[in-house]
Amino acid sequence: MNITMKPIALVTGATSGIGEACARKLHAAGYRVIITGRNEEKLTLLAREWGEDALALVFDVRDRARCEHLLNTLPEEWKEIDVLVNNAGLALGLDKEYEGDYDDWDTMIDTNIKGLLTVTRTVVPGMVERNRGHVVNIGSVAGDAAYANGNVYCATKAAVKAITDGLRIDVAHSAVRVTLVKPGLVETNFSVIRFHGDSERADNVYKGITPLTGEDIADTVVYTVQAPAHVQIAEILVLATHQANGSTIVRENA
Ligand code: NDP
Ligand code: 8X3
Repeated sequence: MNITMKPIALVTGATSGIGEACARKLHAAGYRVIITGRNEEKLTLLAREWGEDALALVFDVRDRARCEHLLNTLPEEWKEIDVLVNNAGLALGLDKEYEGDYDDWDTMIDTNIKGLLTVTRTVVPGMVERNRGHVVNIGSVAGDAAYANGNVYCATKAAVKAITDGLRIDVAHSAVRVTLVKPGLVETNFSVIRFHGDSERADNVYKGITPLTGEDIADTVVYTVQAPAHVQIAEILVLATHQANGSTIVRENA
């Protein structure tokens, strides 16, 4: 296939977990991939693996100026992004709201909400102009209802739901499609980050249940983007078996 004929997918937070799996599966599905994140070493390794099918962009989604600059000055052959997967995000802490850490709150809000908005604001105008494109936002079951000590993280994912619904309305005059994928319990680096590097505490999150994998979520993402052009999958909730919602998880031997 001529490289210029392959569609392009941009995945934020492609250095780990769900984002890396999405980049891998989209590449396997025939996409050229723009992979982004802060971990330059990991991005370089992935880009080397995929050769001319990959473009690595190192940026923090909270750095609006750098994000806009890099995405507005893409090489000509990478400009026409077909699929945007807004995945970069994190949880920090699991504390009562009245005891939460201000810095953790700022980081989650700036990354999960404002970072996602910046990338969307930069990439979607081109999609609307071309009358072609698909935005997949990674929300969470945490956005459906708050769970104990989840407060601000849950709020950021509820915001992602509203932002996704708003975008779907605002592009409805065009052929651009907008999807929200809401994963449940997925074993990635997520909990290690949430607990500030405490891997023992992170492991406990996945005890007594078979969690989802990044690949499970990537399969869902690929399914949504491969749906026929007249089909817009608006929202999908993907839970682990034995998980009923954000706070009901039935564990073996519990
Ligand atoms: P990981 O920690 O494995 O991956 C997070 C990714 O986000 C990394 O690639 C990281 O890249 C990127 N990222 C974090 N902060 C920034 C930033 N400021 N700028 C750019 N990239 C950033 O976790 P997951 O794969 O699990 O998480 C991916 C998404 O899935 C998140 O939005 C999360 O909220 C959501 N989610 C996760 C669930 C789970 O149970 N794991 C369930 C539901 C939703 P780098 O460090 O290179 O910047
Ligand atoms: C991540 C899943 O349930 O830990 O969004 O919030 S959960």
